Amino acid sequence: MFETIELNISGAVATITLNRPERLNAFNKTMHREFQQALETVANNDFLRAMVIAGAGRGFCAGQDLGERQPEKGKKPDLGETLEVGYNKSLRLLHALKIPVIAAVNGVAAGAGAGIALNCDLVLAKKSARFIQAFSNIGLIPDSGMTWHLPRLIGSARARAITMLGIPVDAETAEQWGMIYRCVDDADFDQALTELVDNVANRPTIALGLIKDAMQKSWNNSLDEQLDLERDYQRIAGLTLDFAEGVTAFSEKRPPVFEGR
Ligand code: LHQ
Repeated sequence: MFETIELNISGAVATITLNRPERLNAFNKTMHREFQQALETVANNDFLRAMVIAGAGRGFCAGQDLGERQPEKGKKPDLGETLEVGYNKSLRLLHALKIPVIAAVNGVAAGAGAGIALNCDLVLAKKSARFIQAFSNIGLIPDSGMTWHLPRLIGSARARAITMLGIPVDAETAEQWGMIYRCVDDADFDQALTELVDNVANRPTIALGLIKDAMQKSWNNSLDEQLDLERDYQRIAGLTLDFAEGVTAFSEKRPPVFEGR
């Protein structure tokens, strides 16, 4: 069905695999379109409880396909348009998903490829992976939300340094800096990913979606506004079957069986 990505749905988990390994899964026009189609499919499936974004081959994603970006003689490029119809649209779709999204960073994540990963809710990376804010290496500014996320994740000093200097950040450092959730030895990556996905997909999905949304909104809200939001979201969580199950399981001294409802 797709040329540049794979969408696999297994039980309650959707996996989008970026699949142009010979280009380190760099995004071309087709991939932008197919990635968005896949995100829309996931958004419209009420049975899903988690999504994974992975990369085929040795890399996660090398950002924009620079082969498509050779400046044409006498023609001015409009990179703003590429962002508007490509990454910006995709990232808005990604953030609007009501299920948690895991980035499985199996190898290098560069430019907007690092951006895709760092826009996910949980980032698990192989120890050998690197995150490269490659933009300034080719005369561009960080996009895909990186000027927004990076200072919030790792502080302004480090964000400025790695974006202005294009310094690669290895996965271990990324974990220490709080840029990603977790870095694991390459040999343990598949097992760690399976465990993380199973765990997330069996937790109370509606609450997780509300947590995701509340965390995103917290960056722009005052404490007062956020207290109001917590009141409203807790009200919603309190009406779920998973809350009833959580409390019942606690009183019966057994593990809860959440259904995501
Ligand atoms: C690639 C790419 C690539 C094509 C590796 N494209 N082929 C937004 C809006 C509009 C326009 C512009 O951009 C943006 C946002 C962005 O994403 S800007 C940043 C774009 N990305 C980059 O600048 C990263 C470019 N790639 C690299 O610096 C290196 O390839 C990294 C550090 C990612 C990996 O290095 P290596 O592990 O040494 O691999 P390699 O360089 O040998 O790459 C393997 C192949 O993949 C190679 O092809 P070849 O035919 O020689 O085997 C590369 O040409 C190809 N490739 N990235 N972005």
